[in-house]
Amino acid sequence: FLPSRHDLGVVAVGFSGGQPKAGVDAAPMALIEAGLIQQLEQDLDMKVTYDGQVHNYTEKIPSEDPTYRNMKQPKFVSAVTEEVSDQVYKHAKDGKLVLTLGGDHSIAIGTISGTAKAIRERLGRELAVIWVDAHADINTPETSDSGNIHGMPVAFLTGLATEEREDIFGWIKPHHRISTKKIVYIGLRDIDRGEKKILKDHGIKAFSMHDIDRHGIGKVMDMALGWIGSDTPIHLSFDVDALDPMWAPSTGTPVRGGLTLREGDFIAECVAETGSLIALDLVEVNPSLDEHGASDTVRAGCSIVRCALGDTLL
Ligand code: 4U7
Ligand code: MN
Ligand code: MN
Ligand code: MN
Repeated sequence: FLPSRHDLGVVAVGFSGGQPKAGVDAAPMALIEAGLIQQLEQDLDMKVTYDGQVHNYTEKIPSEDPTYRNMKQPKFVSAVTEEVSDQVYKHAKDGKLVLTLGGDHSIAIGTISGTAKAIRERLGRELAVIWVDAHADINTPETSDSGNIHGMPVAFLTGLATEEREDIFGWIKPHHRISTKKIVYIGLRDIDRGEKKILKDHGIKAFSMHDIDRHGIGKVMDMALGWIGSDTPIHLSFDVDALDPMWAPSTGTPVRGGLTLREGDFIAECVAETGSLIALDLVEVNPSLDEHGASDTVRAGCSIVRCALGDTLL
């Protein structure tokens, strides 16, 4: 079922509408200017398909977009993620591995729905998701305090949140969704009350920073991959705020006490070793926050991508 190892589709999503801070839309350009695509072509011998543009989806800006069910900018985020879903789907359907550069984490509504649909059609298989993040991003519109949709993607992708209105995520159909049993979290340390209840009620597998402290990242990765099972297609959604702000300060919602640079790369290396990776998101890099730390944050992001796509130390 695997995409041919060296055939990569890249989607650059310069989108910040899932949260209030400007600048996260500039991340794809910063990552590309740091040489990411060249590194993938030259060092990892990949054949990269990239349309050469950072999409900003300004054509999708609705004339009015009032808060709906507590969601901020619901129509804009819905329209952009629907388009991203299609872009990712097309690469995945062609048998390419898909790299999406965000953008805030709301874009995962698009990326994961796109791969879930492609994998069902191509292989009749369900997708597993590894969500590396300080946050669980599983608020429903009703449990969210902030109303920011980048804190809700997992709820929409699992069907814990649904909406009839076609222009507000009603386009998400069963074939776009993933099972709550097929998602594994790594790096959690800032979970809202309502989210804790959701994780518990649905028996969702999660490895917090506490688990990493107790067992070490090696054992945690064995357990995480064991839960998914071998031979299951994996979508890795990596929020750079999973890393400690010491390594990745330029991000919208930093939380202290996170992963080291090596732990982040190690997670990506372990996923690469499975040979089952079909898509990767790198999100929430915001070069305009903590500007002195921006180059470190971008470098950390590039390193995670290279590791997930098969770069090895030896
Ligand atoms: B990110 C938060 F309240 N849970 O819902 C929320 F703490 O994609 C944060 O992981 C969400 O960066 C963080 O707004 C979203 C908050
Ligand atoms: Mn986060
Ligand atoms: Mn996130
Ligand atoms: Mn964040």
